[in-house]
Amino acid sequence: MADVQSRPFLTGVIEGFYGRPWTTDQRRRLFAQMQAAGLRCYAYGPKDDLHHRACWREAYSESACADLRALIDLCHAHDLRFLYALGPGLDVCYADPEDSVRMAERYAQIMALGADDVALLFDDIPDTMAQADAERFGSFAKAHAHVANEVFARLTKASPDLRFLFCPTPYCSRMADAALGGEGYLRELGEALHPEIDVFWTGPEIISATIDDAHARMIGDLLKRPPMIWDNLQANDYDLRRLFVGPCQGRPSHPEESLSGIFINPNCEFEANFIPIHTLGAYVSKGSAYQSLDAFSEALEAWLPAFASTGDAWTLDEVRLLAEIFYLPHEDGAAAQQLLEDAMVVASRPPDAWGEAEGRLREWHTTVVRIAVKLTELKNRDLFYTFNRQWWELREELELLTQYMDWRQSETPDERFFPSEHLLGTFRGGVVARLQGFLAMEPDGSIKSTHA
Ligand code: GDL
Repeated sequence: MADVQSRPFLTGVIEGFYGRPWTTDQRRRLFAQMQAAGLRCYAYGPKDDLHHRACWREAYSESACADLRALIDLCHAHDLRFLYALGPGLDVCYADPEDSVRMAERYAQIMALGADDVALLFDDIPDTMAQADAERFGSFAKAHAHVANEVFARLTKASPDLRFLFCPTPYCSRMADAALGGEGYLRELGEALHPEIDVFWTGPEIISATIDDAHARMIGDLLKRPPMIWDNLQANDYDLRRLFVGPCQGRPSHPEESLSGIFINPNCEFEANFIPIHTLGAYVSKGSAYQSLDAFSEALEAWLPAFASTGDAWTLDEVRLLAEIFYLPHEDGAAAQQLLEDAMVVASRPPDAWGEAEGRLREWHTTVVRIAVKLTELKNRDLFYTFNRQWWELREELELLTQYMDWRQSETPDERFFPSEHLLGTFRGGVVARLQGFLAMEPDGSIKSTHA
């Protein structure tokens, strides 16, 4: 195994999601937030940047180069390394030496602009090999190791200090267990890949609730190097109705012993990422002393000034509420847990058994309406647009819930409740919403057969 201690532990943010890449202004703000959080490296790899993936062979134009150079300079001005990632896997021919040369050329173009490090990504690509590749290499793992080693050798000749990261086709245990990329891919890759190449890993799942020390060590043994975590905990490109504003949590308690670094690949909406970035910084600086709830509270305080308003000032509690509604994929924030419990009580019991849930829900309604107005008054419009859609939906549901409570409590309730504003066709509509109604998911994640 390569010497873990000899190279700096890499920490940072990878812009590695599907969807609209961040703007220069957002990246400028990102760099400032990363620097304040003590992170070290920004990785550029937006899936839908044509040059990154779909048209990876095409060099950048002169004007695009000027923009990239300015971005790299900005990154350096914030004391961050700039890592450029290329994802050629959709149509690369591993056996074609020309393609290795093209890859090296693409990296060289960016290195000439000042980039420090590079990554070669083979995530989310076709799982069948072209005939020429199958004949030459026999396995994906060998093909991948071959091109990575070749490009690594070319680039390190000119830049011996460069850090080279690689993303395998099976990048989590679930994929490896399903033999994505071929049986034994990871072991074969670990053996064949140059020991100085770092390997990305997202944990047991693509979106891992937990990645513990034992898991990291087990993968490290398999890959013959400690994994570089690509953390999708707060990524939301797979379900854009959600936002994940919760803290870094459930990661190895001794990161520097079992990992070579950690990058978060967070929400597509840049403004939703303040807490993920801030708490990642706390996690890497505190190690085993890190407490996610404390880090969350500290991050909220640091975030509050971003809510500068043209109207009434935001309170810390209001920002907390917002963040607790949009928390983490496998866990609701404290406020959301209470809200859901109360809503369940009201929906499943008669009014005389609602207890305190009713009062809390009515208060929720008022608060959510108030925050909806306060969102419109934010000076940072990007922050407003980030949360407005989802908050609007929440407000609609609470309006309905309040009207439902009124109806249940009226002395002679009609037999059926017909909401006056939430109407069939315009409320909760759309093809996807209707499709979602067909196959209900059970609490254990299973889907029952729907016919008798
Ligand atoms: C993925 C993709 C990533 C995407 C994320 C969340 C990796 C290595 N690749 O599979 O681009 O943003 O899931 O949807 O995670």
